[in-house]
Amino acid sequence: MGFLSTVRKIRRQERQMRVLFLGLDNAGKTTILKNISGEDVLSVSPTLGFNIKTLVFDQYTLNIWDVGGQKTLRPYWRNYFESTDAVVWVVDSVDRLRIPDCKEELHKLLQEDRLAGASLLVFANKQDIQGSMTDEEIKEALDLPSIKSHNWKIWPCSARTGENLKTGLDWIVKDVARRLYYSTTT
Ligand SMILES: Nc1nc2c(ncn2[C@@H]2O[C@H](COP(=O)(O)OP(=O)(O)O)[C@@H](O)[C@H]2O)c(=O)[nH]1
Ligand SMILES: [Mg+2]
Repeated sequence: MGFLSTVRKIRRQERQMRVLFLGLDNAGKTTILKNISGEDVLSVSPTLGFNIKTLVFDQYTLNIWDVGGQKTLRPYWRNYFESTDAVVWVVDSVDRLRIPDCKEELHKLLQEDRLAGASLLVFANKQDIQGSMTDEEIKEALDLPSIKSHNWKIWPCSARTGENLKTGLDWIVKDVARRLYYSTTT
């Protein structure tokens, strides 16, 4: 058995999932992770490099990689792609100006071979702010319906209030679980 398939087998036995949090800088990735882990959401500073968090969710252990989204850091995203089960793409629903940039980066990302098969959760974050774009608007602006290569879903959410964070994660964990744990016996 090759190294990678051994790693996959161990992860399956331990019910582990590897989740990548990506999106433009300032979208709220780190704040969402803080909220989910019960930390203070008001003490977030920009992510230089990455944070790794291990969260037990449902009966699964999620190894979450929160990677900095600044333009200069985006070329390094590819270093984190290997054996990713799920991508959580976080969108700042207030940042209308950068929505085209956000769309371009997302579609570029989904072309990566190493992300083939990964489930995609889009979080339309910052819904607590007046005048934010709705999830419907973001779905259109990011052209999500054109995505056929990945199972995807969009949820409106707020890292401040916690709205829908658990619901969204629940969807992606179930989607990955169906693929990794229930559908095959290999
Ligand atoms: N009002 C509001 N502010 C948020 C929300 N999520 C993040 N922020 C703020 O947006 C800024 C960027 O958040 P951060 O988590 O560092 O974004 P990251 O670069 O994607 O990790 C911070 O000032 C956060 O406090 C949210 O849901 N609502
Ligand atoms: Mg961050």
